Amino acid sequence: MTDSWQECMNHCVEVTKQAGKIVREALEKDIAVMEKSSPTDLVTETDQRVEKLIISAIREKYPTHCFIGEESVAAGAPSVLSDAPTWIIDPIDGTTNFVHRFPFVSVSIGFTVNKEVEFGIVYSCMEDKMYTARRGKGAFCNGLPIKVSGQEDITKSLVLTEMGLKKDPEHFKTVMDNIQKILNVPVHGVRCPGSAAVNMCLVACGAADAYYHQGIYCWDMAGGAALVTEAGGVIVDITGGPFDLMSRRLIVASSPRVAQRIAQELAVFPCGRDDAP
Ligand code: LIP
Repeated sequence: MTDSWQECMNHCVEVTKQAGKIVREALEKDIAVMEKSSPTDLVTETDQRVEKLIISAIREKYPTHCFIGEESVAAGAPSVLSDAPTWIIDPIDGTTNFVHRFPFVSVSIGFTVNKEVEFGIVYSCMEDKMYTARRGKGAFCNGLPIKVSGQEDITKSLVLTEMGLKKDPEHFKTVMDNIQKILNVPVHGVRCPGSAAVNMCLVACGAADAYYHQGIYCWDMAGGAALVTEAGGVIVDITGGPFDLMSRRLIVASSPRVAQRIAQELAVFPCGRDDAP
């Protein structure tokens, strides 16, 4: 039987390569930066151009499929996940890194059917690493299999998160307190690389043991989610319960034990849902 989602994945890899080439070329030129919701929420002409290219190249081949894209949502498109085949796109994950040429900048695409992630592609543009994962078929970086560290001991773990600049001082304090709590466990260290999708790939290939975040979006998580689970890791809600792609929060880890130990430390704050009306 032909695996029609595998055909979609093959097409996605080709489209991601084209998108990545545009991002890499843009890094060589002047970058005009615009602000979205706040002075720290940045967008560039490249984010918008790359998202348009990805959507048109996919829509041409799969006209009935649905899309959720970061820049389309910013322009007013709905962000609702249905059972239909859906492409969830972040044209540049790590826009602030892109603006500063800090080397973790990715194109991230996740594909869902019946709200389950069927495959994820993350291309780390400056590192030239193409991460791919198909449900049930493993995770790869540039064609070579990758797996999580398997670390079970939080005190031997390297943990990733992001700080962001929260407008609400209460949220900001909680983010900072959470980092302090994790450092005090203790862990080997905490890092903030600046691209959620790359963070998940770093856990997937064993370079870090966990990543947690509250306040990101489904397009930051969808591609990387497939990578982590197919590499043998776990993905759970920030409370330690089941992961929900539209919940804007997650913990990914090398083992259930590390994920649950992190959940035990973290204070939760309301960050809304992607599909909130
Ligand atoms: C960004 C993430 C980053 C996070 C930001 C933002 P963008 O995505 O990948 O890790 O800290 O809040 O969501 O906006 O560059 O696609």
